[in-house]
Amino acid sequence: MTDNATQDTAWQAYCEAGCERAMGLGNRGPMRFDANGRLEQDILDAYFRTGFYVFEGVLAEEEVAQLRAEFDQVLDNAPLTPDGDVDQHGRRVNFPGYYTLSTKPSKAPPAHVGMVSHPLLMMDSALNVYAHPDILRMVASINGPDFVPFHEAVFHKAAGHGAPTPWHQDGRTHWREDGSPLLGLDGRGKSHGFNMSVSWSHCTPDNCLWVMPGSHRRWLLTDDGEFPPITERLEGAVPMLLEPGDCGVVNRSSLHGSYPNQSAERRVTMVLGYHNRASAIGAETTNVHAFKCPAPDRVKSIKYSEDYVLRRTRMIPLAIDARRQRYPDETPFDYQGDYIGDPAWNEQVRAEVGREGDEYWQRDITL
Ligand SMILES: O=C(O)CCC(=O)C(=O)O
Repeated sequence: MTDNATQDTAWQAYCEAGCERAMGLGNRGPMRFDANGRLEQDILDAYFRTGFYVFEGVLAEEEVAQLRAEFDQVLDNAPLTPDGDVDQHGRRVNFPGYYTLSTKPSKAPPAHVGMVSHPLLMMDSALNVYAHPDILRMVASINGPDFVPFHEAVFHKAAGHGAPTPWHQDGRTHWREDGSPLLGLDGRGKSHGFNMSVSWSHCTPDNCLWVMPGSHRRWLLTDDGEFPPITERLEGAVPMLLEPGDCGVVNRSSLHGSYPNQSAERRVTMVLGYHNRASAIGAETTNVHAFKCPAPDRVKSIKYSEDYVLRRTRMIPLAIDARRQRYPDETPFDYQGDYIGDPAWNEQVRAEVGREGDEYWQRDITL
C-alpha cells in the first residue's frame, strides 16, 4: 500500500468510528418543545451533558434555497485580494473587508474565500434565519428569555481546498481557576453561550466541524495548557454531521475544530450565536469579533456595559420584524428582552445598522 492509501484507510477508519460514536451520544433529532414552548428537558440535558446538539430539519427547503442562492452571490462578488475592492468579474465588491481570504495561488476564486463575516448585513435570508421562531424558542430555553447576541459569520470550506480550523475552546471568561466551568450541568451559572452552525450544505466527516463530547467541562488552557494541533486526530472526537436545513449548537466551552476539507464537496455553515444576558453584562475580556473580519492583530480589551449590550440587542427585534414582513402568515417569536432603539425594520434602518464606523457588529460580544 502507498503512504497515501495507508493514510486514506486510517482516515476512513477514524471517520467511521467517529460517526458511530456521534450516533450513540443521544444528542440529535428534531426540535421538540413542551406546552410552554420550552425545549424538552431530555434535549437540554443532552446538550448540557455532551456540550453540543444537532437539530435536524429546522429550516424549510425554501429558506435553505434562499440562503444558498444569496451566499453564492456574495461569494461570486468576493474581492481577489484581502484589501481589494474588485471581484473576479471586474465588478465593484459590495462589502470589501468582510471576506477572510487565502492568499495561496492554488486557491482560485471562490475557493479562496474561507469566511464571510457579518452576513446579516448582506443576506436577507441570514437576517430571516436569525429570527426563526423555533430557533429563538430554542435559544430562550438555553440562554433565558432575555438572551442577547454574540456574533455571526459564514464558514466556507471549499471542496478540495478547505482550510482547517484549529482545535480550540472559544470561551475565556467564565471558568474557575481550576479550569472547571461556572456553568453547571443543570444549565445554571454564567456561560460562554453557543455557536450555532446553520447548514445549507452536506456536512460530512471529511468537511465538517468535529467536537470533543464533554470537553466543555474543563478549560484546556488552565495551568499553561495548550490546545492540540489540528494535525492530531483526537481520539473520542465526533463529527457534527449536518444536512441542509439542520442546525448544530456547540457550547463555546467545547473543544472543536475542523480538519482540512480534501473532499469533493464544499461545506458552508453560518454561525449564529446568542448569550445569556447576565453572563455578558459586566464581563471583562478580549473582544475578537467586533471587526470587519478577524485578524491576529484585531483585538480589543473591553468590559461590556449594559448600554453596549442593549444597543447590540436591537438586532434581535429588528430581525423579528424583518422576518414578519417576509413571512406574514407565521407567528413571530415574542422576544422578552430589553434593548435600545426602534424595533421596526425598513430600508432606512438597514442603512443605519450598516453605516460605516457605526455598524451594528461594532458591539459584537465575545465571551
Ligand atoms: O465551523 C468551523 O469549522 C469552525 C467553527 C468555529 O470554530 C467557531 O464557530 O468557533
